[in-house]
Amino acid sequence: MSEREQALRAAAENADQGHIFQFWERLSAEQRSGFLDVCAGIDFELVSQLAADLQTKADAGSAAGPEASTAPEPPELFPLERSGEAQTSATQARELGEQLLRAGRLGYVLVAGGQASRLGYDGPKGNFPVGPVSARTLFEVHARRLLAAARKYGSKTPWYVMTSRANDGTTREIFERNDFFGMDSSDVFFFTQDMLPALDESGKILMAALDLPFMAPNGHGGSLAALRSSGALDDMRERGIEEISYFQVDNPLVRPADELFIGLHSQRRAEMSSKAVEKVDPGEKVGVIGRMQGRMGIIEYSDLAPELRDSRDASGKLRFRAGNIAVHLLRRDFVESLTQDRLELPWHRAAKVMQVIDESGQPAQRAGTKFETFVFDALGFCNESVTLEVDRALEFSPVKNAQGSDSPATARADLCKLWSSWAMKAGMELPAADSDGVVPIEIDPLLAESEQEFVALGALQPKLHPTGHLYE
Ligand code: UD2
Repeated sequence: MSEREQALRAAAENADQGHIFQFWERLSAEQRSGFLDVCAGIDFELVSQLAADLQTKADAGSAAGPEASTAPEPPELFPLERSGEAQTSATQARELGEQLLRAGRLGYVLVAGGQASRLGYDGPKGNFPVGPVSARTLFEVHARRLLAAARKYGSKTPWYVMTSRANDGTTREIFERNDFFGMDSSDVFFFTQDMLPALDESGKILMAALDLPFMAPNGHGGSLAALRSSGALDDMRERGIEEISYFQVDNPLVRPADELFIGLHSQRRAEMSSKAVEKVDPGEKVGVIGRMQGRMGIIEYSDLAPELRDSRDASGKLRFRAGNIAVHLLRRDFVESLTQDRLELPWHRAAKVMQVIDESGQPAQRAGTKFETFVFDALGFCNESVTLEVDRALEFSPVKNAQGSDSPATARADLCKLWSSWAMKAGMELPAADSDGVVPIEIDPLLAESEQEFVALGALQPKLHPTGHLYE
């Protein structure tokens, strides 16, 4: 037995997970070596702790979980509708944001390690064609927004793309095949989040194959530790980056280089800030931003007591209306200090039926649990945080499900509605609406990122595609 095998067997047995070696005798030399590589990446101490928790404790849940002792409070919002003082500070903040962008102080982190299982799309979700006329992919749309910021401010927009082991190779190939979507390849940095084994009901690691434990990505909270371990934080420091703009792959309307948001966050010296959209329907299933015992956090809709969920303020708006759109700014030194030692974010569980192999090595379906950390739980470590309310129509229309809400169809309708309103304002001729009532217009973010910018361009000729009008 090699020393490596011996050490890994001992680590697994100490964690009461020795069964993962049960098929060893049936493996080829090559399979054995691959299996040991996977085992070497497992934190058995953590697995042991998670297995014990599975037997005893409820899910870590959110900041306002059922066992929380005091009622949560809504956060202070920097409002969307502004007058007087708020308007003045917005103007100042925007100027500060512009200065920071011009000075190249921003790094951009995209989390794209998810498995796109709800969308039912084969491959990295970033490769999903989302442009209603151009069929540009999510990756390309994000890249064009970064290129727009680089051009506008004459600075670099280094892009740190988080993948998982399952989609890292394909993601890199897609970027290479597309010439990094016009970005300089030296400004694109891929990094990979860790994986964690899934456990069965008795806390034992499930097996996906004879030579493979069932591994799942450790959640977008894994981005923080992976930024450090990959060297991305060092790269940021060397480039003089002070603030990290964090966004998800699924939202084609996300504005990673938002002057106002950057300025507000920086003015306040906030460690981590968030954008929110107004939740208008108390029943809408989104997490809301709130404070628990003074600490910021996200309260899952299922954890918000009905009387709080439905309660309204003097203006008649929901008190807990700051719907989380997963757009954050984090100070680089905050992420550095959080990840200096082991980062203790709470573990959330997802119970799933999984396709595995049973004790005899035959395919089987088993109830199991995957474990994830969430990046927004880092809000709980902040002393200062800004919550900026933004307009849903302008900034949020994610592609998550194959059908129904947050689907390709709703994103297409939202994007076309927004861009046709800009085109109308600019006096452009609109194409006819299609059978779904959607007016097929697309405006490239590299051309204009707001109605104001678009109107200022004056008369333009769109490119006429069979799919609609494209302004680029
Ligand atoms: C997330 C938020 C929800 C709301 C919504 C806005 C959670 C738990 N909930 O819901 O509160 O803000 O987004 O759109 O996050 N990802 C990884 N690695 C992982 C898991 C996810 O990179 O291990 C990425 C994934 O590629 C995607 C993003 O994180 O870009 C969100 O993941 P999700 O689709 O699981 O989150 P969702 O839609 O349930």
